[in-house]
This record gives sequence, structure tokens and C-alpha cells, in this order.
Amino acid sequence: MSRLPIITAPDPRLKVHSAIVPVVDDAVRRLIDDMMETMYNAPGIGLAAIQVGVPKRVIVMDLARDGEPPAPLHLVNPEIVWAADEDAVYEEGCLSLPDQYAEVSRPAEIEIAYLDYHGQALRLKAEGLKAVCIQHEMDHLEGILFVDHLSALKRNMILRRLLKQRRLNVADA
Ligand code: GNR
Ligand code: NI
Repeated sequence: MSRLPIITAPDPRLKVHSAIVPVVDDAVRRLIDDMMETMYNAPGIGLAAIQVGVPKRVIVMDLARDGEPPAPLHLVNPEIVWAADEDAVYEEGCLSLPDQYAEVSRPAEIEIAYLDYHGQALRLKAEGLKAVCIQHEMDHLEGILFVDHLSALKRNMILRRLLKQRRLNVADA
């Protein structure tokens, strides 16, 4: 397994639409393994393939807290088959927008269909942080970042803050 570099905004690659995976083969499993290592190292609770520059519909997640046993989740070609009418607000962050956080509103509960690590077709119902994270990752597959759910004012504030912080980091190094 190897760690892959994570792409950060405003890299145009984060805006591309990711392609369906025709078959979950060993190459896809290797991508999943590398993404898991990259996500755990970051650390993050989810990662979409496009964040490491691969425009395929592959997502990895693990919502286990410190001290809990790992709970890896691998989603290939996920589709939302049902969403609750009620929305829930959660403060989101993104490895591609380091140190930036904002409240985003999304359906509180969803059901998805997807393929797992072995190419098996499964369904999963999720609420709370799990529903938030799945929807955040599925947005990445469409080239959408959490800031795209905010007003232009808030979005530009976050993007400017990100660029300023990066300038400071460069000056520091
Ligand atoms: O690590 C992550 N934490 C997080 C917190 C709240 C809502 C969504 C997320 S996903 C993020 C990792 C990431 O950027 N995935 O694309
Ligand atoms: Ni993200």
C-alpha cells in the first residue's frame, strides 16, 4: 500500500465528473487500499478517488473514533436510492480545503446502492455523520465541494482564507 498526495482547492481536477467503474478488479482494490492508507494518514473520515487525482467512482470511509476498532467502508459506483424529506445541518470539513469548516444542510437520512471491495452489490441506510459523509464523498464524484452548497459570499471567504493560509505556510517554510 502507498500514500497518495491529496489535491487541494482550487485545483481544477476537483471539479471533474468521475467515471463509473466497469468492474471491481485487482487494480480497483489496489486503488482502494492506497486510498485507505492515505485517508488514515491524513487523518480523515472519508476520501474520494478524485482527491488523489483518479476520476473514478470510488470512495473510502471509516467513522470509527479513536480507540474504537477500525470500521472501513468501501463504496464503488454509489447511488442514492432514497433520501429523507428532512434535512440536517452539520459542520463539514474537507481534506481538499484544509482547516476550513462550514455548516452544510443535506437530507438527514439516505439509502444507497453500491458495490463493495469484492464487487458485490449492496444497500446501506445511513443517518447522522455517516449520511453526511456519504453525501459529501458522493458530491466529490460530481466535482462538487462542500463550499458549493454555501452562498457565494461564504464560499469566496473560505477560498480566500485558504489561499492566504497557503501563502503564510509557504513564507514559513
Ligand atoms: O475528514 C473529513 N471529515 C469530515 C467532517 C465533516 C463532514 C465531512 C467530512 S469528510 C472529510 C474528508 C474529506 O474531505 N472527504 O472528501
Ligand atoms: Ni472532501
